[in-house]
Amino acid sequence: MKDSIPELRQALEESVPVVALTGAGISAESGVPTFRGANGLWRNFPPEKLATPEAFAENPRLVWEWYDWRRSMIREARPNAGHLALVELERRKTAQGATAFTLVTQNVDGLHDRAGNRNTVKLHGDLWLVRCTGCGAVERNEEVPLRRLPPHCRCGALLRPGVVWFGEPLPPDAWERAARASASARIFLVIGTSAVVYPAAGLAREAREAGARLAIVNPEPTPLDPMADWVLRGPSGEILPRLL
Ligand code: BV8
Ligand code: ZN
Repeated sequence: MKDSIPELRQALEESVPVVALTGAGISAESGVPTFRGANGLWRNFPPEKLATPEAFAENPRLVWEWYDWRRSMIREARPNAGHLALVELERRKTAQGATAFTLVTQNVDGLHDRAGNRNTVKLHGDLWLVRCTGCGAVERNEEVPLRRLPPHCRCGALLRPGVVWFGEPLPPDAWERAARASASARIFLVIGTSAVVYPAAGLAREAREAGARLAIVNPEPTPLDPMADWVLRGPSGEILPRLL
């Protein structure tokens, strides 16, 4: 049965390795707006306008004001029951083997780190990292609000958010780890993502073609639903704890 939580719970207990791919939806119950939802972030700022190198080159202050606002919101957010359920899932699976669980996230909010997941692959970077457009230095920056907009490096050049923008390649090491984990997954969970952004969304199909069973957790339908073995229709903060 595609909507059977007991069936998926049983399969999760028996199968290794397990991979979980998460998107903005898992942070929605922490009060962090999603990108494409009703009160989505992109409503005022369409992605092609702001989350791109061109937008940053043209107007670094506007792009940084948007990230400064997101960072101040995320700073107030706390991991929710969905994040914590994935920490417990990692703990249980890792008891069955060091590589038995991999968390692959598209999120840049750092809430999986704060919840306590360890084996985490960040496909789209991290909002709390900044990178110098001049000397390339990367450092953590948790200033909220930013003292100076846009922020500059000690070398004098402009700093950029440590995230992957549209049209930019994913960090090769992160992509490599995510693709390898997906190719050997027995169960691939897709949680809180509209599955429209590539190449991240393609990992689900790759896992399926390599023999994984696919489970979707989302209150709304997604393009991956037809190829899924389980489709659990609801918020991850409610569904994930019931899977443990
Ligand atoms: C690349 C970081 C190549 C920055 C982000 C045309 C067709 C196909 C592809 C393309 C195309 N044109 C361009 C492309 C490629 C493009 C792409 O996929 N575009 C899409 C939009 C069509 N991809 C890229 O550009 C990628 N790079 O391809 O490079 C390349 C290769 C070599 C050399 C040079 C270039 C880079 C993509 C990364 C972009 N960066 N973010 C930032 O955050 O500011 S993407 C952004 O979208 C976020 O990272 C986010 O994670 C990601 C996906 O969104 P979701 O996480 O799914 O969030 P969304 O709001 O969409 O959905 C929320 C879901 O949660 C919903 O389903 C909702 O129902 C659900 N939900 C709500 N509440 C809950 C819930 N679920 C559970 N519980 C709840 N309570
Ligand atoms: Zn520098």
